[in-house]
Amino acid sequence: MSVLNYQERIPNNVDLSNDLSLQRALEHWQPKFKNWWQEMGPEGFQSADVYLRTAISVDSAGWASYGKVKMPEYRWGIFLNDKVKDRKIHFGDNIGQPVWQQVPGDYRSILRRLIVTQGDTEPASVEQQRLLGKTCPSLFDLRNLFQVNVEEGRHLWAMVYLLHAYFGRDGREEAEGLLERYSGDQDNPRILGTFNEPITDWVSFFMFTYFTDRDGKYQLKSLAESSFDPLARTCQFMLTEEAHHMQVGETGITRMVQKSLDTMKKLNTDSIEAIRNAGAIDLQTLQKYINFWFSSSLDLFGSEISSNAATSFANGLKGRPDEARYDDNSEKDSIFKLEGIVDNKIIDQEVPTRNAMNEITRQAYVKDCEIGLKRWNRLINKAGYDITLNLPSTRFRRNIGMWANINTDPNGKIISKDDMNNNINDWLPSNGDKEFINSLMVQVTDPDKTASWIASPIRGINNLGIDYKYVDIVQ
Ligand code: BYC
Ligand code: FE
Ligand code: FE
Repeated sequence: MSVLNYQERIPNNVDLSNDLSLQRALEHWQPKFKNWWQEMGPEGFQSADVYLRTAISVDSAGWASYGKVKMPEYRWGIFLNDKVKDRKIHFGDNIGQPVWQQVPGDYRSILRRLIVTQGDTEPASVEQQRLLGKTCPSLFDLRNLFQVNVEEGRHLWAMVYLLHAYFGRDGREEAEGLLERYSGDQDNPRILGTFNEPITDWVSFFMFTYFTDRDGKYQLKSLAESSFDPLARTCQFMLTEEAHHMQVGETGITRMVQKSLDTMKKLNTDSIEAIRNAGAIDLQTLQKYINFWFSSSLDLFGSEISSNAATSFANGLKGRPDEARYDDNSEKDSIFKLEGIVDNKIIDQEVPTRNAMNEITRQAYVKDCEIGLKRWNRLINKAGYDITLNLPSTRFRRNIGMWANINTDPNGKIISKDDMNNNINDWLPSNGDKEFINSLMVQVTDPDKTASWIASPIRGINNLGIDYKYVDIVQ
């Protein structure tokens, strides 16, 4: 087990003190990160004590230590999973050769692009969520938001380490760029679409951590297979942090559904107006938020048919999630069947499997998303209501890939532009829905209380009560 070194200015388990030029380069970047955190991180809580977990070992079992920390003093560091002895390349064209400890010259720019794209999402999400503290539904939720935020900050460190350690001057420039783009900025936005969408309410936050952090899980799983060993080991450790982010999303949505059901039961009605008047969120509105964030997150997998994806796979840079599950890890001459669309007609297509890697990963992701839906529908069913929440079709509201800009209803049926426009407010949050949701967003900081629109959590953090004071707010 490798114990993490917190004695140095930059905590790490990569023996940073034995590489002085790298250490210096990272120490040069560190104050820029801290400035970014002050300016773009959670607004209004920089001097609050927050009950946070910090990694103390990279073992997945028991790696966390808990305690009150002011966020700017969080010990962001560089932690990689331990090396596996004699690890071999296990997919693509070079199966059986030793994994690389340095970047092969031929793959430099494509690898850098993958790392920069991954790195860009991490600070983006912190920027998107920076105002949410002002409307937290409880101190428990406020603490979870901040835990997610500091860990996304650490994920940025993870990618910046790789850029600095393995990509020379280009890498250092890219690392600066990661602090210069800004979510939603007109001139210098974040790279991927979803990371420029505003997250100004907690319904969106829970949807984002359920659906978008789950894209993170699948992308990290793909990169954790990489033949570039430092990238694989970095992503393996990031995945242990990711699990909590998705859990925040899943339990958050569960609690909103629960509150909706409790309210329906109490008032003995399923009238949307009555539910809303009681300060809860109707299931129909939650469905619209699911439609929005699921469809946006599907775009993050890239085009169904992608030569970029084929190249990354062939070269052994990016595999499929859980590559070991597949019998054929080369997929050199195999084909993959998928539905395509040509001249507005749906056809069965066959493409080289390597070109379909984005779609294969997306399909695994969709399956994983369905688990939550099943759970929420069981809750609804048990409460005796005949309503189901659904994932919309993967064709619905897409902006990337073959379904981009094709009008379909949430079931995937192709419809006219007029039909789309006429129904869009039933399928996605309307201005009225957003106004209603915003009206519910009122800060609750009494440790005994939870906002009207969400059920109290079932259990606290690290065996503490749900009414523990997870954040000491300084007035
Ligand atoms: N928005 O062949 P294509 C996370 C671009 S989330 C805008 O279709 P490719 C996290 C694409 O970049 C995980 N542009 O796709 C979650 C390319 O542009 P260039 C993030 C998009 O390259 C929550 C062009 O379209 N990690 O960690 O096979 C909180 C054609 O590309 C989008 C990664 O994404 C889009 N949605 O795959 C915090 C892993 N989609 O290069 C964190 C690294 C595609 O021609 N990234 N484009 O200018 C990748 O593996 C790939 O870049 C992608 C795209 C899977 C994203
Ligand atoms: Fe992350
Ligand atoms: Fe995350």
